[in-house]
Amino acid sequence: VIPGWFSEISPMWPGEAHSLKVEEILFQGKSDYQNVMVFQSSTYGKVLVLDGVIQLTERDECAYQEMITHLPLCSIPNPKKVLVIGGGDGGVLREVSRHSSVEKIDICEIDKMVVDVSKQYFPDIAVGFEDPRVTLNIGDGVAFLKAAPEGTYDAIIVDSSDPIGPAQELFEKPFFESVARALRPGGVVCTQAESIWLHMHIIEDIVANCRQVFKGSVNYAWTTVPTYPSGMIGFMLCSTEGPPVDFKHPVNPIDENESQQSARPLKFYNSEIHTAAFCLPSFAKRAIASK
Ligand code: AAT
Repeated sequence: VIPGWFSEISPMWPGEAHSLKVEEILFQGKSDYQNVMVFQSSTYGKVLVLDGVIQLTERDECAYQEMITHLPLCSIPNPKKVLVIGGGDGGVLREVSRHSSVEKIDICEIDKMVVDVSKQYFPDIAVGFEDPRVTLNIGDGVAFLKAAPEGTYDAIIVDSSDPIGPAQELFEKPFFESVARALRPGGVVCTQAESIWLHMHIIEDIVANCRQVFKGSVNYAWTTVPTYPSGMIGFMLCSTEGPPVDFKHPVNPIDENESQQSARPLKFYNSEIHTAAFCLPSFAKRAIASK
């Protein structure tokens, strides 16, 4: 450990740890679920850390939040009802808000401290909570989905932390089954699905489970996020049985003018990067195809 630096050390990426220089620690607290920390870094703006793991930085959050949101929402026509699991910082809500077809946005975040801390330290991200279409539920996403009425949502976005800690069940088959139940026919899910450099075994398990549960299509996409372990992160994109969804060719592109007019133009996502996100290195392509 280097004095004055934050190093992201975890058994999920043994033998390596990305480090950021700390200017000032702004918040440190312990919720019922996890340790919560915010610090000012010297090169990535403010950083939100849960149990020692970076959740977002001001500089590169756009890559993650825009991709996890627009990959599913631009793949179906006229999304109306959207559910976000996790995502207590509000960044995914901010991105869902760009879609004018959306009428209702439910969010279920387990940890109220994440929401409060984000509103205080990350106003440009927590701005997502100000959309009147948003209903915030504080609770476990697993229980929320079990209780959700059948066939309700056009899209479900699972913006969850890593599978060590409160998010563990969000990577398991029973959870995917309740996701499929809560989606309408031809509805879509996008879940945080880790790194092909570090977690190919986890990804293979997720793919195997999703192929059993989601009778539409099952795909893996990825994006670069410099402050996530190995500098990238992936997403599982699946659809339920019903009107077919071709994730690789967005049918609902975000209108350039619409997004330029909003207070904060898109920084990362566009239709070309959407299609490119599904191209995989050969080793990952092989491992996923074998499942
Ligand atoms: N958008 C920032 C990125 C995140 S946030 C993940 C959120 O999921 C956290 O706020 C956490 O409190 C919440 N969460 C964890 N478990 C549950 C659960 N069971 N139900 C509801 N919400 C939950 C993801 C960062 C990825 C990091 C990659 N290394």
